[in-house]
Order: sequence, then C-alpha cells, then structure tokens
Amino acid sequence: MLGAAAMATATVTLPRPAQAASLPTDADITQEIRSEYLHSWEGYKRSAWGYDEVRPVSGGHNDFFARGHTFGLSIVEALDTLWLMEQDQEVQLAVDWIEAHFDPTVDAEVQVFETVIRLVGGLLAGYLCTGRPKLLDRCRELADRLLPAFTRSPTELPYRYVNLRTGAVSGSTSPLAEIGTNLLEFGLLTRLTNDDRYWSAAKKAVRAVVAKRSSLNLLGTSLDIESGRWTDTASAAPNPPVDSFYEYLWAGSELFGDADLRDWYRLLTNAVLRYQAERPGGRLWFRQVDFSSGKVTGHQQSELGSFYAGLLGKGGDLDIGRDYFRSWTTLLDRYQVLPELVDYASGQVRSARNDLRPEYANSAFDLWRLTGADEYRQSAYRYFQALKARQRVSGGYTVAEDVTSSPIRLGDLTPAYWFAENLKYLYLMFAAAPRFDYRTGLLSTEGKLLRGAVRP
Ligand code: DMJ
Repeated sequence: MLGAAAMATATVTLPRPAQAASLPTDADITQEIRSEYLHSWEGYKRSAWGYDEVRPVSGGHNDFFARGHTFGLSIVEALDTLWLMEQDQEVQLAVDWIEAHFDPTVDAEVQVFETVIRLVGGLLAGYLCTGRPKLLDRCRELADRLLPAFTRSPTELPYRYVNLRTGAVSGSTSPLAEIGTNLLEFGLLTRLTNDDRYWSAAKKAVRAVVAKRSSLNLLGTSLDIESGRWTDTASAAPNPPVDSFYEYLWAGSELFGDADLRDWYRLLTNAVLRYQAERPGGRLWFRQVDFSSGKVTGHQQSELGSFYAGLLGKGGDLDIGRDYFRSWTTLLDRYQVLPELVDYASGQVRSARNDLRPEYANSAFDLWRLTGADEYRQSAYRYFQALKARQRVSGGYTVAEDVTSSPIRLGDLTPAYWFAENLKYLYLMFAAAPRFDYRTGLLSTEGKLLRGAVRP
C-alpha cells in the first residue's frame, strides 16, 4: 500500500501515455530479448536445474506444486519458448530432462488448474514443436491422473485438487478460472489421441457453469462443486479468479470451431461490457457487481486483468480492447512496472507487489497482431526495459515486493510462467520468428504454443 503522502499524489488525474520514442532496430531488440531470456534461463540452470522454480537472488529453489516434489516446472514452461527462439541445444537438454525425470505418478496433491495450464499445456506445446512422442505420452499419463477431479464430481464441475498417485480429490469450492481453463489443453489432447474423455470433461464443466448464469447473463466468482451452488456471487471479470474462464470460451471456439463456446463468449461478454465497464476520468475500467442485481461491489483492478484488452480485441471488440490497454498504459507511465492490484476509483495501490506478470505484454502482442499498430510494440518494449532496469539480478529476473518504494524492493523468485510468457510475447513481436505462424498461431493462457508451430 502507498503511504499517506504518496497516496495523495496517487489520486490525481492519470497522466497521458508517454510519447512514442524511436526504438532500436528489430534485429537489436530481438537479440536483446533473447539474451535476457537466456540470462534468466542460465540462472535457473545454474542454481535450480530440475526444480520447479529458481530463487535468483539467493540461488535457492522452490517447489511450486507440492513441498518435497518437483516436476521441473520451469523446464516444461521454457520448452516451447526455447524452441521458438531456435535454441535447439537447450531444447534438447529440456526434453532429455523431461523424458528421464518427469513423473506424473508422484504421491502428491496438485492443483488441477495449474497442472493443466502449465504441465499438460507445456508438454503438449513441447510435443507440437519437437515431435517427440514421449512428451505426448507423459502428457496423456498426467491428464489421465487429473481426470478423477472431473469424473468424481457429482456436478461435472471439477474438484480443485487431485492426488496423482491415489486419485483422491479435494477442494470443493472452486473459482471459475479453475473450473473452465481446461478446454484448450484437454480438447487438443482429445484431438491428438482420439480419446474423447478429456474434451468431454472440460466442455461439460463449462456448460454447467454457463447454465448457472444470472438473469443479467453474468456469472459469479466461485461455486461449491458438490452442491453446484454459487459461493461468491460477485461478477469479477476480468479479474482473477475468473479471468481465463472467459479467455477459454473465445480460444476454444477459435481452436475447435465450437459454436457453443462462441455463443457463450458473446452472451457473457455482452453482459460484462454492459454492467461492468465504466470510464472514470476517460479511462476504461471494469467494476465488480453483484451478478443478480448489477449492484456495484468494488472498483479493484488486478494486473492479471490486463490480458482482457487483447481478449476483447480477438473477440471482436477491438476499440474497447484498445481503450482498456491504454488504461493500463497510464499505470505503466506512473509506476514503470505495474503493481498487482489497484483501486481505480480511489487511485490507491492495493497490492504494490510485482510478480513478473505477463498479462500486459500478452495484450500488447494480441493487439499488435490484430492491428499492426506500432503503439503496442512501443509499449511492450517500454514494459520490458522497465523490468530490465528494476528486476534483473545476477541470477535472472525476480519478483518485487514493492514497486512504489524507491528504490524498488525486490523479492527472490522467478515464477515459472516467466519462462513461458513475458519474453515470448516480446520476442514474437520483434523477431519475425520463422517457427511461428503469425496467421494461425494460438497461445494458451500460459503462453503455450498450441497452434502454429512451423517445424523446420
Ligand atoms: C499465468 O499462470 C497464466 O497466465 C494464468 O492464466 C494466470 N496468470 C499467470 C501469470 O500471471
């Protein structure tokens, strides 16, 4: 949180976006991004190889899913980015580690959503990029062990956790992002294996949620997956923990040509735009409202919600997406690196952390692909330069505890998604990457390349 004096300055009218500056050449930027990515990757390899995540300041490591167990998460997350960057020796190292050590049968309780978007998605993307069949085998074994979360549910809404060894399920209150962000990975697995169980489970879960929408066509935030009742009736889109539920409606309709998903995306998005969008001070933000009455319950905006600018563009609301992106750019102007959570009505920072989040860069990438406008490359490059100036350490890149303090107060973790997302979006914007099909390429919520890998 900001101190009182700083808070007073934080409530003044938001500044205009910074003037466009001329960028270095694409070749120089590409080289810079690749070299920063490899700086981080080498830090992980040096201090935490085989562990889920590196602590780049202390040289320690972190188990992401379950204490005492590793899935080599950063390796799985990095795989398709390394491949897109044509780092074939590193790809070989990563695939060799996965083939030798990745164990989808450990006696550990894992969070289904995180396992799907990071590990199932990472293995799928790795398979699509490299064609190594064992990656698909491991992926399938893992997904089979996640299925009890769906099949043991009385409502078709998945449990949050499953023990990969025993199949025991737990976690009966689940937010929408966790219930619905399976469509791409499970749908693709079904396509690749001809086994309908994955897609069928994912789609039934989403159908069950949409059926519970209010008369305003809004959704709440979380459900009791055993009773099927809402446990939180605030419509919080595009904030977490509902964010990627909406993203996967659009992306699922795009990847599989599914008309239900397309219709649901449109229906629900129309309601979010109608009841939640507002423009205080000329900036577009999304308030939180009760899903039945539309009564306003909050004005918080999470950095994770900034992905929505790109989604709106892809879903056919380009002008609104562009406006929302500009709102986030005004925060970048002010803080240089984005804080995790702001209250746009009061101007207060509610969480001053920066967890090396990729969502702003993700939207810049999406909107640049849709429009070709240089504004998005300018903004993305500025975002990258700010992280480089503030959060680069000798062991890679690290999260920040407080972006409003001067100097910025750093933490000690490289979240594994860093290897999957931030610099991948940047790289693809500047590199004219030969291994990416810019026309059809489709990335998951975790930045995994699920369509559009051009194999050399
Ligand atoms: C990533 O794991 C994914 O982008 C997910 O959808 C939510 N956000 C985190 C990174 O911020």
